Amino acid sequence: MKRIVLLLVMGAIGAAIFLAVSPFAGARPSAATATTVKVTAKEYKFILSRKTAPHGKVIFKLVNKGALKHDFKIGGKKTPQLAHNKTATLTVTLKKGKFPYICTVDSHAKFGMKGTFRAT
Ligand SMILES: [Cu+2]
Repeated sequence: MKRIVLLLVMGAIGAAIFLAVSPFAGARPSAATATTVKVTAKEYKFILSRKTAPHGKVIFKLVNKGALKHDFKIGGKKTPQLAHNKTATLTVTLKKGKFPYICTVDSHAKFGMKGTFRAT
């Protein structure tokens, strides 16, 4: 009986040590963590603070530094058209994969306001 208790105690100590040193301790899976991406729009391109993110929730913060109105569309969602110096936030949930983004105003995408974002 004493031997069983001893084994249980040692097992509990082992589990505690494992949890303390485990790289998983306290870390949330990437899918549950939102990534923020700053997006600057101008004639005729987008500048992204990052072009990849862990899959899951991605928050795109758009600012229009151009003179014309621009928007930002990705993953089936888009921002309103923004005037100069206006901002908008677009939250999308992305699975692993590549996601094209564009400005939907006139022919802006053709002129260069497009790209591909990758969720890993
Ligand atoms: Cu545009």
